Amino acid sequence: MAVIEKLTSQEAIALENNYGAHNYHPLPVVLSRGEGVYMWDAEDKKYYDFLSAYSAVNQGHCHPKIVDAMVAQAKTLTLTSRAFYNDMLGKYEQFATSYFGFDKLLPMNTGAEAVETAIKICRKWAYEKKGIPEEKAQIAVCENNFHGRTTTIISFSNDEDARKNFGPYTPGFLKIPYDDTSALEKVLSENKNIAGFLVEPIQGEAGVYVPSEGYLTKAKALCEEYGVLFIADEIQTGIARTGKLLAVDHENVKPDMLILGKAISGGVYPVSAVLANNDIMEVIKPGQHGSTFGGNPVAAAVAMAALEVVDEELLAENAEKLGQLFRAELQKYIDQSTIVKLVRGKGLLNAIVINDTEDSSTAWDICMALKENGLLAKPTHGNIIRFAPPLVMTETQLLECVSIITTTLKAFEK
Ligand code: IF1
Repeated sequence: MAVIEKLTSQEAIALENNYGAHNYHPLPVVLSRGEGVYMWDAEDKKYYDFLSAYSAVNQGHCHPKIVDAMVAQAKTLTLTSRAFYNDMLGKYEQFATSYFGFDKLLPMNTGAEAVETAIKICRKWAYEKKGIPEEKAQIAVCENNFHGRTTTIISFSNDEDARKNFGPYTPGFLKIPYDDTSALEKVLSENKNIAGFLVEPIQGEAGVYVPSEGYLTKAKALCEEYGVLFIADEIQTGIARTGKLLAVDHENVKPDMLILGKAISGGVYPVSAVLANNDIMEVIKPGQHGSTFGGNPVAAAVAMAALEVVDEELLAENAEKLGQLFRAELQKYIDQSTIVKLVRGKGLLNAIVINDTEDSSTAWDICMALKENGLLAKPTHGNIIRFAPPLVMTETQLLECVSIITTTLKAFEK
């Protein structure tokens, strides 16, 4: 079979089943095209995308400005390695540091790599600046975190699927409850070797768990008090998703280290980054960290275009406005629903909690029905469904989606 032959959905699924590792359980839909808020399957059925590739496609599918930037750069120069300079990286670093308000940027490719990078910088900073004895640095992390899939990162996960049988695990992490500043204060006051606090401003995978107002402000203040780096993983919550450029902007909190990924590229290319000021970033010297692809010219061109789109199309403002409308409209439905317990979220990162046991298939069944009705969403943690459309959605489109969702849910009411 020629690789260019157009496959039916069934054929495409069979190929993945036969030749791919079974590390995912996808919804049975095979996508072959995307544009803005829409995707089409192999049989040309059209769907609203309500996942946005886990918030990587905030700017919408195949955004012409971002794709054009990628194609133009791909035809000019794709990869040099960092053994040499390239004429795009510096421009991008200047652009992005000014965009996010930090002195320096360290470019990587995937989210997990950027988290690893932040962990390494934090530990090195602890030994060289804070004076923690070698090998003793600890990083405080939250229960039910999701920061990626590397061996070190899964070492401090408490999701059994992500963690079990991948040990031995990397030591040096102290787990505390999320949204609990007393727990943070306790761990900081009882352990003098804490170097950093790594936190998601909203826990995505845990089920779009929005912390209480003031949590990030208080946590940042505690970190300052104890001389500990406040490290924000905004890989999922950043780039306008929650109605501000960054989720920490809702509380005007400035992290010591900012981790970005996913939508910094508009989802067209793997781009991630760690941002920090000089006093922190300067602990990394030549030869101490890097990546073959990190900071390549295509990534630089793509990321600049993707960030420009966020401003030009007022995506943060749109996410804020449509998010409020979405939750208000769904709340009206929930008020007279027995199948949905609640809706929560910020901007266009939202979730509904299904009124059923955590191990029930109801959320999955609802997502299957939503798919039939032309809207793609995925359950997270059993009975929670995440709703995160591209931020380029219009109000009319959003209301049509609310109608698809509520009509679908009605069929599940007892
Ligand atoms: C998968 C979840 C979302 C992230 C945060 C780092 C990373 C992620 C806050 C790592 C990645 C992705 C990975 C994806 C599923 C998805 C996810 F459900 F697993 F938790 F978005 F909610 N920090 N999250 O959310 O970034 O290395 O993947 O580029 O299939 O594992 P990555």
